[in-house]
Amino acid sequence: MMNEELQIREVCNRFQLQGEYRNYEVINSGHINTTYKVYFFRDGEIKDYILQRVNTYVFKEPVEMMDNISSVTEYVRAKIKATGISAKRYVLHYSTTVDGDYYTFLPDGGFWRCCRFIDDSMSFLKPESSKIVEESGKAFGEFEAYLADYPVQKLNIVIPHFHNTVKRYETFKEAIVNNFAGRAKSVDAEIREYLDLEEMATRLYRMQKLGQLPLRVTHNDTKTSNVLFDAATGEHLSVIDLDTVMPGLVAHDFGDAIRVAASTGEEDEKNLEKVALDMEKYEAFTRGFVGTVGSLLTEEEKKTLSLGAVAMTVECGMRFLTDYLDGDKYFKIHYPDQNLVRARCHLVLAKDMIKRLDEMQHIVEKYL
Ligand code: ADP
Ligand code: GN1
Ligand code: MG
Repeated sequence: MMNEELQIREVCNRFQLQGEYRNYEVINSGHINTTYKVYFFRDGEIKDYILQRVNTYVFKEPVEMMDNISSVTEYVRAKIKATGISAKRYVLHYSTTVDGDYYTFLPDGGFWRCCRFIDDSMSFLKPESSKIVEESGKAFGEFEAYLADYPVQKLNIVIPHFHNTVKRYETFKEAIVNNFAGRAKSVDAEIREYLDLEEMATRLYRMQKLGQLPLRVTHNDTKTSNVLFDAATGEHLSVIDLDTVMPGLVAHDFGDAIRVAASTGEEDEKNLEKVALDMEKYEAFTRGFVGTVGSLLTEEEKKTLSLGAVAMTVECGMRFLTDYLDGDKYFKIHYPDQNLVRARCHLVLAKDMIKRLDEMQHIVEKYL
């Protein structure tokens, strides 16, 4: 197996990149792919790229995934350009190989892709300021608004049943029975609490199945670290991490963002007393999101946005607990019980949201 730097150089050689390779660094924020910032030198200036080795345990059809990403980014780019502004910092630009593909395979099976690094940008794992939270709401709202007339049935289903909470519950129950890591007994209390939330967490998915909510082009992984902001002004630039762009529910995009941006704690906060819904940040995100996409939504979608936060917090927490039961195979962990810590934290957050659901929906309506 090639060492890491040789792999990176080899991948860079295969893409049509401008300039000369200098060096690279690893970016460790995501839970799934392996991300590198690669420094290139061109015309006396540093021009960087983002190189990613896609996790093919999670993304089993990476070529179809890149098809979605390339067509969606082209679509958004055309919309932005049509307003007369340069799209350079507002939508990802993937590079092609000499063969014209948006990806390359290395002999060891690794699947790689490359996009331009957006200059003078920054991202936040957990935003401290409400201004950044509001900007992230605008970024995801605009993304959905740009794609509102994209033919949703043309998208490939990259991960089947991704936000199918009914199916997620089935998988959770199987993991409890299989008990691969022998941990089920020790987390009996957490298991029962997640099972008690099933009716509420699955309600939106069941409504969609009954035709009460439409499927739209959604991002499906709307955490704050998946938005870039202008380093000088804090204004939103591009939405990134487009791997899971698929047909989905607006309430799930809204809710998954709230799960991260409007929690008072970290995603894996150990001190559960620190975990609650931060209403000021909730309102900030809602202002940004509903202010940009709200007018496109149906009445049922508007009424169910706040419930999306409960659904996504429960679903994500339950996925962490499922992975803990399976022996930590899906999400990257940085210490042994991290998935359990994440699952506990999400339970506390979901319960706080449920208590305050009326207030949350009231805030949505304020910005409609
Ligand atoms: P992961 O799947 O690991 O979450 P992301 O695509 O979200 O990978 O990228 C991880 C981090 O790398 C982002 O949070 C951001 O800080 C940085 N990043 C990714 N793409 C770009 C880009 N095109 N320009 C600038 N920074 C980027
Ligand atoms: C994963 O790749 P990343 O870190 O942005 C996961 C999301 C979860 C998130 C939890 C493909 O996202 O669904 O909500 O972790 N992505 C995939 O932080 O499963
Ligand atoms: Mg990410």
